[in-house]
Amino acid sequence: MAQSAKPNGKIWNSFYGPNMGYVEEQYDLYKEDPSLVDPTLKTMFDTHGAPEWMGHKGSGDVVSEGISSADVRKITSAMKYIDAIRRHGHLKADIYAVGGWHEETDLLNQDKYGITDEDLKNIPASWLWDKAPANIETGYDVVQTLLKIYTGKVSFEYDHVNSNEEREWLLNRIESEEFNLNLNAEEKKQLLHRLIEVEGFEQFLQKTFVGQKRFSIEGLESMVPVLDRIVKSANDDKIEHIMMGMAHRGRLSVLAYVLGKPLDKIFSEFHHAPDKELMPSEGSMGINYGWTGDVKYHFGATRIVENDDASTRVHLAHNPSHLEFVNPVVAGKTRAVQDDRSEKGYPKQDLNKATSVLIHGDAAFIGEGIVPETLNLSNLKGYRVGGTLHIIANNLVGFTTDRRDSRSTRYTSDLAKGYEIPIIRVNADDPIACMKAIQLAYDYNQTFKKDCVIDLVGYRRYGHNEMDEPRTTQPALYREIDQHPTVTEIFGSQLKEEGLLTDEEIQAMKDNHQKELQTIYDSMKENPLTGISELNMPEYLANSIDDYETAVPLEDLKKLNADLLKRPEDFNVFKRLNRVFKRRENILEEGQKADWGEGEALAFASIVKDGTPIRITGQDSERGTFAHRHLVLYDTETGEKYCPMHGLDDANASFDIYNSPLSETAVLGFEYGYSIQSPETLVIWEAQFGDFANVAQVIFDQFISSARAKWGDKSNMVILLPHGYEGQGPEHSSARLERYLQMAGENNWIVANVTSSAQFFHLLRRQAQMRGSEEARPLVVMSPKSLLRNERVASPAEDFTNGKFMPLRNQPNLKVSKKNAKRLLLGSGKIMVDIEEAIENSEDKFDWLRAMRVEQLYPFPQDQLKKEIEQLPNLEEIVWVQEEPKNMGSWRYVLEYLRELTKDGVKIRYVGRPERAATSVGEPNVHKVIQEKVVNEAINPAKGGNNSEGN
Ligand SMILES: Cc1ncc(C[n+]2csc(CCOP(=O)(O)OP(=O)(O)O)c2C)c(N)n1
Repeated sequence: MAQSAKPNGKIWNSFYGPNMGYVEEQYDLYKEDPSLVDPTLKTMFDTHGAPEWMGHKGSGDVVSEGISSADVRKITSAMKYIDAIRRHGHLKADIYAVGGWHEETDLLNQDKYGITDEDLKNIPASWLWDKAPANIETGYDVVQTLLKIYTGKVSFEYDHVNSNEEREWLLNRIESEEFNLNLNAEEKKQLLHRLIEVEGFEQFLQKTFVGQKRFSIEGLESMVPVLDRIVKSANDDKIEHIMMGMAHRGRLSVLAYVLGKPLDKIFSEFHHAPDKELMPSEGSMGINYGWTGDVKYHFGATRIVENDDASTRVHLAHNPSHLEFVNPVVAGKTRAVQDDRSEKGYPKQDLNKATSVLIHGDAAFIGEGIVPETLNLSNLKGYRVGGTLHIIANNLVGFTTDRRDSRSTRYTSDLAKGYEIPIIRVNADDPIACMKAIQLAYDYNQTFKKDCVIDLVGYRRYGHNEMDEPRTTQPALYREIDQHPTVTEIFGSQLKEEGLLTDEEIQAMKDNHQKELQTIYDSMKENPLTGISELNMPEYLANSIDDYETAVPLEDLKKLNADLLKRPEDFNVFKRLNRVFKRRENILEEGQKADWGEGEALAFASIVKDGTPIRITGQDSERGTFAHRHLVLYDTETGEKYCPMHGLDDANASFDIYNSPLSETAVLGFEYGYSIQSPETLVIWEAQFGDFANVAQVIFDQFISSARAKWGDKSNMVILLPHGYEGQGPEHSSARLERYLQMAGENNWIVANVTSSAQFFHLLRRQAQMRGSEEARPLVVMSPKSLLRNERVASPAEDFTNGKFMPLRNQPNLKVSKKNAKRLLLGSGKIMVDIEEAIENSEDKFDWLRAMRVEQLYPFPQDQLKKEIEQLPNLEEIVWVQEEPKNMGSWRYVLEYLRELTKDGVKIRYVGRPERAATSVGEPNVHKVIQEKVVNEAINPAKGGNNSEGN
């Protein structure tokens, strides 16, 4: 066949039997879209056109001149083999620096395809590889070249990417010369220099701060030049922000060499370290950013990188020990800098403004559920950030746990396949391969604005930390690591062989760097940094937050309300909704009231008018889980969407609203990140029912409640948690109010449980006004369900146009006789509305009863309550009533305040459900009976009983 192996017009005649069917099928696909067929077949179709028999079936066993059917079988086999190399090359790739492990497979065994080297040599290269470089002549050369590409130090998995365009782009790029980068001598020397710096820095820490943990990067040093390359490329591309997140591994080297954190600062953090035995598991106390601070492995940093044309802000987010939970926070921060919120409508997102980079541990990436939860955000319109570059810092071990015990999948990166993310795996011992890998990933990310994973496979030179002995659990692996040269030794030898550097020059680079480090360290010792800051909350957080003026003039409200009811021309509103909106026309008139949803809409509209952008997300937040919001409408004919908030003539900022995916942790983390990055925005996250917020406990514990004290990150985000005992069972009653009160301290957030639409209006407006101020802090609201439509929580216009948020509020419709009052009944939320109704339905005049609602539980309105109590001369008891069981809700939290406030002889009593394991009973009728009992006992003049707490 060799001499006749030239394009032949009759080539199709040599196909017969099943092969004909295959080729026919492929031709049909080719006609549909040429990129759908194997590149080799595409070339054949391009060159020879349609198989001749497709017009006249039955003549298929004709063999064309000079080509036998056996030859054609060989071509088909060669094509299959080449396809296998492209798809499965990763199975044999040289990606393990140590601990090499390849599963048995015959997928890349040439014999399996029934083809010999000789056969391959007889096939012209262009038949098998349409873009074969000019120097590649035969099928044999094709196979050898592709084996080199696909089983070398970089391997690829992208078969799972659904887009043909993307797959083709990847294939062409991987197989083109462009992929090779061809670094020049200077670039190679710089690369070695960077690796020497990183290795030298870690070794310097090791010998200078003996026994201190640093979570060394050694074994994955190439991660630093990989990040350098991202920074350089992004800066060249005029990307304004690089948002990064990473865990402990290698963080100090990244801080020092990528973020440019001053080395004396880092040394100082080691220097100030207290007794190492007492240190937390991830290191010593760092220099504080908040007032209580954190260990040094958790702090982030920011650096500005500039070239002649552009400036790029490189930012590493602070993060807690909880691995991977920073991922959605970084995504939220990235989105925040991409969104322009200055005009009405949805914000205008510019994907080119920022890119994000997440560095993962190999055990954490596959193990922690927050990883897929965050990946799922990547292509949703409310959350996309134009793709994230994921780098798995793969050191083969998770603490002491072997990779085979860490995952059920072949690779740690396999998870990414479900999200159609291309995976590039690279041997960390080959820095040039790492550069090629990251450039490909970066270019893919920028071209398609999608995620890409780099699985950077190296090892861990020491134990999990430097004091941990890895040889007890991974003896074989560490026998190998102990003998393994460092990356600078490997790469240094390579550059020596290439004649670029001598041994002496490499040694001089190392010595000079050590000298630099020593000089910085010595000067740091002489001038110790006075970085350890105060341990108390700053004064401004103790300032009152009660002074914000939040009322809105009636005329303004009326105009906003009218605008909210405008619709685009020809917009077809769902009929039943039209009735709801009709009602809204009059809510601000004399004698009318605005219910919860209407109050909320007025709050949002007035906030946007004031120039504060709003972003609200949550499961079903557009309509509202309980159908009270309707801030996104659907045209009944076209399905087109319209947000009434975008029709406000006077809006001075954007209003962003999305239904979130079914996630709490990733979505809340995202919104939190958004809020700290854009303090001028009112960011609101709404749980479907408050119970579900406990899925996101880590975000509450590690970020929202404590990040300011630890790291100085400020958020004024709002968290709406539907709460209230309404007979819906244990999972739809309680938002676990007690948890937020237990975590309350140092004015870290506001916890409220309000009972009127005007109160909610003022609360939201106050929160918006705090934006960007030092007093800013998150707000957690126990929001209503059935109360949404309860007339008793609706408010008249004057409550919106006057006054402000009241942390402590009189029970409505109860005539107060301060002199006669024997009982002060206190409670919060829906139970007080139930009591209001019971009082109205009772014959009793209740002149012995003073009742008040604590609408802001934290900070507790202690001074106001004190004044109230002082005005009740004949008070005998204070009764706290709640709907939650005694071991939940606010009872144990308020008891301490009440004890401080109570005068001698006045008793404190609890009325409510007893201690319970489950939040509520399941049977609605039982609930009703219990609820009535609690309400009746609260307003029953008789005292004592089982619920008496005493003082
Ligand atoms: C959510 C969470 N669970 C457990 C830990 C404790 N922990 C700290 S590091 C570590 C091992 C992580 O392994 P890997 O992801 O491979 O990263 P490496 O330390 O090897 O770089 C564990 C289990 C943690 N920090 N966070």
